[in-house]
Amino acid sequence: RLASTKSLRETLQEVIPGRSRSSSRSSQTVVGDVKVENIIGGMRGLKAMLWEASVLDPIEGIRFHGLSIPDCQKVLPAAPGGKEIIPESMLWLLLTGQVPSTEQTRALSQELAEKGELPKGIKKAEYWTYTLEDCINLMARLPALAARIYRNVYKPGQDIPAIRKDLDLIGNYSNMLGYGGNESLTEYLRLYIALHGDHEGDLVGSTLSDPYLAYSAALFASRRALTLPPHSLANQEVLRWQMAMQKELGHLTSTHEDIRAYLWKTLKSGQVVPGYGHGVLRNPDPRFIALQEFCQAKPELKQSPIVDLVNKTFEVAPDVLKEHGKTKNPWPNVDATSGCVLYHYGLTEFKYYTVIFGVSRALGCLTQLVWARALGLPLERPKSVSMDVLEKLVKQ
Ligand code: NMX
Ligand code: MLT
Repeated sequence: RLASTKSLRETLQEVIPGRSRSSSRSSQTVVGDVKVENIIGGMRGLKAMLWEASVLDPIEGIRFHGLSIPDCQKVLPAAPGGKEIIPESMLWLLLTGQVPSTEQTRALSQELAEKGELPKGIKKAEYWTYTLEDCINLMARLPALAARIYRNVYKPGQDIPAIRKDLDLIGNYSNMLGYGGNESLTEYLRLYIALHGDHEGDLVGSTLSDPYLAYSAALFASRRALTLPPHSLANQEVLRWQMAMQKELGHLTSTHEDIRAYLWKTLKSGQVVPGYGHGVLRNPDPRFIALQEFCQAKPELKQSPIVDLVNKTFEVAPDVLKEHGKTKNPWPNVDATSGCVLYHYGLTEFKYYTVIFGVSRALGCLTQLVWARALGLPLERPKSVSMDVLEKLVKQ
């Protein structure tokens, strides 16, 4: 027998196709009956499981791919200078159904030895390098993941284009969403995602959780972060509200007066004006201004009824909100326009907007994680106080 020099992987690559073909043959053939004794007897003797590597005969004992133990002792290579079967040659037989050559067995021993050391603890000062690697991997995979969500939910059954190495992150994202031909939308997505990239908040990450867990926690566990109108759902809410206004007023005839009346109607019904106000800002949100500038530079957006209504609302709403007198900030935030532009470009699935937002927020929350590791920041653990304690503190 000629000693084979193929690696374990190469050998398996050859073996697997033949095995999978044979498993699908004669699928309707009956191989036994189910008796009551099988059911109450722990399924003993019932032929109901596929097991490739060995068969246990009640008389002969175990056979590994047809080889009995004495057979194995004859043919499976031993350690250098040794006589006994070694686990490497047995592993090869179990995996491939073939007897390895001595060279193959030695190569497998070497591979196992090379990979055998337990990972050593990482020095705290080096945490950030591994975190960075995970963060970059996560960022790189997000567009494909987010595009798959979009395609599965809204355009099922269509092939998603493969990642193109010559495209930027969002160029690829847009392409995989199915909007690669729409360069204006792709440009808008680039700007939108870059502008929304950062936001404070690092609770889970501070537990030394890995970036995958911290990012998922940010998306799934933080209600405030991604699913409520006061926060990222707001751009959907703005769009819904502007469309209701458009329907009621009729976009071709809506005047500043009409819009002013609609704003008061919203406020008097006890609702907030979506897209206006901010927890921190006291001026127009510069992200809103940047998106406005993008819209002004694009002739097609200047003619868009929904974008036009956003612009007109901006011309009226701050004065109405000042007069209303409640909000500390009567100016628009980024959500006042962001969803409307997506809608104009044909990305009309409102519910998906929050996914785009999630892709964007990865930029900031993953950056913070790298910095938190680089600076060795501690676990975030605020001290809580009860109402009693608070009252005592106030009285002091
Ligand atoms: N329309 C009407 N009333 C408002 C508005 C608004 N756009 N914004 C704030 N107020 C009211 C607010 O409800 C509060 O009333 P009350 O005292 O009766 O509870 C009062 O003004 C004071 O609120 P502020 O301190 O100005 O705002 P706060 O920090 O509490 O909330 C927002 C900030 C963003 C949650 C709030 O302005 C809001 O609900 N805006 C509309 C929704 C929105 O656009 N969200 C997007 C947020 C994302 N982002 O900013 O990027
Ligand atoms: C934002 O992006 O501005 C937030 O959604 C609001 C905040 O900073 O609290």
